[in-house]
Amino acid sequence: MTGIPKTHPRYHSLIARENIVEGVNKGITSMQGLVAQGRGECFDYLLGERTVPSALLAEKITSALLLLADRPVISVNGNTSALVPEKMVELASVTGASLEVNLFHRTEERVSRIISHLESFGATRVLGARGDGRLDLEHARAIVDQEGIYSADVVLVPLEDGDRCQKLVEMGKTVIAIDLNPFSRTSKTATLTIVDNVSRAMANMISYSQQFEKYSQEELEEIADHFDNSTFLSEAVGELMENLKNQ
Ligand code: PTJ
Repeated sequence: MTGIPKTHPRYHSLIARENIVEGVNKGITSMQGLVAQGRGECFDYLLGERTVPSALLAEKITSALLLLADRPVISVNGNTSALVPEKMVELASVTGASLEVNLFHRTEERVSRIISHLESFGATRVLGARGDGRLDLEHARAIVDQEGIYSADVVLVPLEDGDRCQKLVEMGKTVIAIDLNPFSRTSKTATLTIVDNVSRAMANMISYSQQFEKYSQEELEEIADHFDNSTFLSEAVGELMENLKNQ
């Protein structure tokens, strides 16, 4: 790992790069994941590397949705397992969600490495190795666990690649995407999209979920009531344009 001083103005971004590279070296992140991270960094830069107000609201709503769900699942891929392993384990524990490994560039070896990696951060049970359920897709993201994503009512999909998101929505699930690109197919097809860096989004959702743990069902429903994904996307685009104008 390159020594990055904490005083560096882009410390968090550089550490994320180091973590992704380490993920590739450990065999948990795909090489393609490096490219995806670069695209994310670019959008993050344009957004000012901060959580914009609409994203914070989406994170608040998501926390309520996860707590209200009967069978919530957090989908894990090679990028998120390198970037935010401990945060995913913590969010799952606070909200009662299951963690399930679901990969686009799937190999059974990578699935089991990611499971062990999450276990090293305290996860007790990670789904995804069984792969006994199928979504109607022609690539490996179709392989899911019956007791996990297949039967989930709410699925959190950080850094997704489009058509699985659509398929899950068609199956009647509430699908929440985390994607720094407000123009992506995933962002447009999810029930709700958090346009934020997965690292900041996870941290905010952990604190909201801790705060909401004692809330009644009615209070949570009030938070999660009536949202329109297109408003969140246009507000993110508005923030991006404003940021560009002010350069
Ligand atoms: O581990 P696998 O095999 O499942 O593959 C994972 C990747 C991410 C490689 C795969 O899902 C993929 O190719 O995704 P895409 O199509 O590149 O989409 C990823 C989206 O996430 C893009 O819109 C990026 O802008 C966005 N993104 C990248 N890094 C971050 C991010 N969003 C939030 N936080 C990030 N750190």
